Amino acid sequence: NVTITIDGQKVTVPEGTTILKASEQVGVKIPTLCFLDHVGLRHIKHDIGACRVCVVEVEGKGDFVSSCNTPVQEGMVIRTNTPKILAARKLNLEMMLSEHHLDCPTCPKNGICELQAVCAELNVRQIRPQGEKKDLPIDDSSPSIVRNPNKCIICQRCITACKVLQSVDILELYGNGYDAVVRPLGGKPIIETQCVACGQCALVCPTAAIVERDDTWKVWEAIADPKKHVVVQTAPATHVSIGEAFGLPVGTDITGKMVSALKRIGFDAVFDTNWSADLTIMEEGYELIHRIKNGGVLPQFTSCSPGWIKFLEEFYPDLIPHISSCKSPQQMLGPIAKTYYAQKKGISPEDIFVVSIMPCTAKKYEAARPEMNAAAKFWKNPNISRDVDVVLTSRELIRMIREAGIDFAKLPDSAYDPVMGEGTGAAQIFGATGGVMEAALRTAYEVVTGKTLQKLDFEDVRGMKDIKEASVSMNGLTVKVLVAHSLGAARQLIEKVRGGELKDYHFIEVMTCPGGCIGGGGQPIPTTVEKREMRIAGIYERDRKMPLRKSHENPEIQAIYKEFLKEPLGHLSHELLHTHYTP
Ligand code: HC1
Repeated sequence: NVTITIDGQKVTVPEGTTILKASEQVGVKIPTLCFLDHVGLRHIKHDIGACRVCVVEVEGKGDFVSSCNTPVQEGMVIRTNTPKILAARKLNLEMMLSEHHLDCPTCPKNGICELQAVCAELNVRQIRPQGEKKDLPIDDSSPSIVRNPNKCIICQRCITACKVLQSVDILELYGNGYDAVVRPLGGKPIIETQCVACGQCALVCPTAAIVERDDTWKVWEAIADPKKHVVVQTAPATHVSIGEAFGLPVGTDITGKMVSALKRIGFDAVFDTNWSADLTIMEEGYELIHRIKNGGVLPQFTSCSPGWIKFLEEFYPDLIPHISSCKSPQQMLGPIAKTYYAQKKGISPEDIFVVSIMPCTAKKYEAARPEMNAAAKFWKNPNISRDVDVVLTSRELIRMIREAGIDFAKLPDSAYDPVMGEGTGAAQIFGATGGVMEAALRTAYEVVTGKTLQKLDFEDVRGMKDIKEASVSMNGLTVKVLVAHSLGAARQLIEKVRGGELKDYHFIEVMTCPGGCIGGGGQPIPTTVEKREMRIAGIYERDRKMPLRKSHENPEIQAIYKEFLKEPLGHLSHELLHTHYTP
């Protein structure tokens, strides 16, 4: 241990503790703009000391030091709030502001911008340095995220998220001083890089240098069109995350309130992606059984996380045959809305407009993939729009709710609409890492053995450990499964698949984002590791309370097989619910 003095107070902390962390122990909050304790996972830190907002004075050291990456030493005497220090912090902020486009009222991060918050905390009231405003082009080439380099403060958090957390590594620091900029490799537009659209960069960006693309206006337009029948689906992870933006405890189950809000906004029908997650389990579970019985390519990889699919296409195209042919739940609900639901309700599929509320920026990219156009093909009618017309992230829905003047926390609960409104606990846990696997095992076990599963909770695949493993015995076969979340962890696993080390495994779940979809790139900001854990707890609590917890028991799933699809992996399923990826 090391004993030091901070602002006149003695404190003893473990060796290696930084000044920033030690200060917290004596009730001193040092502001930071670039530092992040955890980038998605506990073992990934970002402490490059670039912003110089966390500077402090250490007796005997001439210069100010950045507190986020300076470890304490025995006997150190530290001052954190002398007028000189406060003036230095302010000046550093003013330098940033002198180059910054100060268009806060119309900025997408207005209200959740860390630069704005730190300026308020430090009582910045003037900008003395006369910097030149940058005028770099905005990159809106991606369907998922928009990059505005004029708002970049070179904190480089996005580089850590992209390179260390996701191992995608398409961002670089380029140039020096005033000209320094973080940009996609070689200065290319994002769309021309290997970006997988996960949005983890947007989640950690302190300003609006990288944000989700805003598609809310398209939804307002559709709702205003009296000819359109506008339906909406809500992803599993949104059920426990929207509430925190409206002051409810993190992880609160706000399902009923979210449905009420969507009805008040004006959607004609509100459906649940949990319904199509149950449908996915039927198709993907039967696919796994089919592969095992018929010597298909194993291990099978889950296919619901679009960043993961893009990652494989970009970096491991040779492993594409391992990916399940199932579309994601989002992309299953879309074509079913424009076929089965349209028929049942007697609505022309041309008039149906499908909106998704997703925790994910990559879902925007997924919906825009050329092959996600099954309904138009089914009806042989090019006037039918894409299977999913617009994807909104959780943050965009939050903005729409605010825009509509809805007092979310006071809303009563409402129920989803029939046909595609019923979801089980198995579907709910899709939103957390390990959930798709657990849901699949609940169904596969009962289908294969014909017996009732006694213990539904597969604890081994739950939690924030980045790679998890379980095995289940089914009729004498030990089914071995693996789960990874974050693409950095996924890369470790699939290197082993490529090397032939995981031949005796049957099924691998990969979720692009740390914690699974609850930690998606479109989720409320900030999304910390602690918040990811609280949202996960909310997901499993909701599962525990559900009357039905296995996908094959969902009565609306049983109904669609009886009335329309006939059987899992059948002809119609192939036409509407499955796809293939070309290396
Ligand atoms: Fe997900 Fe999925 S769980 S991918 O994380 O399979 O986004 O929530 O909607 O499609 O169901 C996201 C969440 C989501 C799909 C489902």
